[in-house]
Amino acid sequence: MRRKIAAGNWKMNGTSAALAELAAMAADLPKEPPKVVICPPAPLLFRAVEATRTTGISIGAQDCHMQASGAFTGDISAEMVADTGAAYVIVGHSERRDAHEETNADVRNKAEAAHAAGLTPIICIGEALEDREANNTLDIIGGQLAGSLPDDVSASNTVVAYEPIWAIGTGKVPSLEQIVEVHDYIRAELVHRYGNTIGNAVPLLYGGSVKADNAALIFEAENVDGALVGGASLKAADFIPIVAALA
Ligand code: G2H
Repeated sequence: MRRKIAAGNWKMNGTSAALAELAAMAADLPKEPPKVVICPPAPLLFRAVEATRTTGISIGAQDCHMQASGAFTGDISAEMVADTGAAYVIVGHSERRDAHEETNADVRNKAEAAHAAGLTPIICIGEALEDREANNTLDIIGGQLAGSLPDDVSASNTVVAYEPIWAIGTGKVPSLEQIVEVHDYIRAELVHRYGNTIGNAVPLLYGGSVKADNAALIFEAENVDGALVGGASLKAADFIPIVAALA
């Protein structure tokens, strides 16, 4: 049985007032919840860890630097993220790949830095609309997997999130067939590279406009082990039904 994970990516949303949502989420978790991970903005990490300490909710960062320390103004290292008590870190989100020109090699280096710090990276991959329209989706995904994933991936130290860029924050969701095709392909590539035991055990999340009203359908796909949720993770009232659909 693979781990089921409902992860929330708050992106650049939320000040200390948003910590109340974590308490509301904890209060409304279903009886046997999947793993729940919330990734707030970096200034909230310490307080988010404190606020969720006894709740079963884990906290993650949205990015980390690939170096352990140094003259990188404004960046945070994986060790600093781990020092807050956070357990996860998103790396390679398309908004970072795009706005910060992060390459597959950068993402791989960040994932390796996360592993070295004892964090679980949630490694994001996904095709642009023009890739899909040109029928290049699987080639792009294959290249991102090969380039962004470290060699030391294990069942417990890494999560992969497939987020088609054209579905992010747009309200457009791929058909179930499209999600199944890509997730099955990712699973096969993981098995090919890491072998049956590890390849079949790494959790695969779908991300991109996941909401309460489409989550259950998306979770029907055999190789979808959960979701990376943006907008609908900001409020407990929107996020908990998604968590419940996975429970
Ligand atoms: C994709 C997702 C969260 P949203 O970026 O990673 O955001 O659910 O708002 O599309």
